[in-house]
Amino acid sequence: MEKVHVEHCKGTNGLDKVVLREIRGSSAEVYLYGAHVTSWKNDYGEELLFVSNKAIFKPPKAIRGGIPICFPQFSSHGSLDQHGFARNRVWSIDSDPPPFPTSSSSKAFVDLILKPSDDDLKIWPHSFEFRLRITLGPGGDLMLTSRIRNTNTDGKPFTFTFAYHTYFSVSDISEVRVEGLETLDYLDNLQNKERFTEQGDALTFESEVDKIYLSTPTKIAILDHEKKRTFVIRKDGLPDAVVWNPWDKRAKAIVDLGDEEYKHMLCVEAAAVEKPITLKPGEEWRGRQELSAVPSSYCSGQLDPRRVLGS
Ligand code: TA6
Repeated sequence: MEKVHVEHCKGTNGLDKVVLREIRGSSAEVYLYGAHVTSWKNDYGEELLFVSNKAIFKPPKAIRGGIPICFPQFSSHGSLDQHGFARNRVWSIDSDPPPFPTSSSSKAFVDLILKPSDDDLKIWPHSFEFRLRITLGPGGDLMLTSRIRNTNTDGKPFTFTFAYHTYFSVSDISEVRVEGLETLDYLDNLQNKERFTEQGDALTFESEVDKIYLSTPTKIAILDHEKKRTFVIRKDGLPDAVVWNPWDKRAKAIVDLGDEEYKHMLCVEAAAVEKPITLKPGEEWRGRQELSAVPSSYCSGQLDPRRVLGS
């Protein structure tokens, strides 16, 4: 019998949830509240995303962990509440999405849609349709594609910033390296958003970090030596990449994060922040993030010769 690829059910506190499953055993869970991915597991059932034990699954609080959607504002870069409102709204299933030019063969996907309510229009006076397709590929890759359309009838453009605020699960933050952001310019949120240039080495972590790397390559890798796992992030339409870990002091100030949990999370976020996106009525923007997790015997940028020879 064919396994159920898409299951609609109830999650924590009775919130609607969609579970995606692939034939080899990988899975993902998506809450309609926030269109929020809260779980992504590999073929062996190992969780790849971090969700806090203290996460509050209750509107209007955004879920701490997984993949919050930041729209129409990233962080405090504007007049809205931190990270905009898409992560605090209940999305709908999009039963008849416009076709994708390149459709993957996967059957494990869900289409969600968010349109502004009357109250939303009071704080952000723009009509839009935000369509999000979340796909679990046959190999366990997780793909998120956002399509945002300006549906204003008053002829007005609108401008937004955006991020997939992904919390990766890591064994120990002190042992993790990030490759792909070396030598790039970044804005440091801990230093009044001032601009600096990163050194030539892979990033490592020994204190709080909250940086927006600008115009990054489309591929970034997170190497978790202890877990022997590498996450690869591929992105399209999202030039920037945010890297965040609150470390011990700030973690204590976050009510829905355990004091020690910062050790097991790292946010690397495909984003469009430095150059906000402007859409005229009728125009559509697309931003895509693809995540894969590969067993790695890959460290310090050196490919394991066994893997190279075997490929
Ligand atoms: O993406 C980094 C960041 O903007 C940080 O400044 C930090 O505040 C984090 O997001 C979490 O924000 P939140 O509103 O979810 O507590």
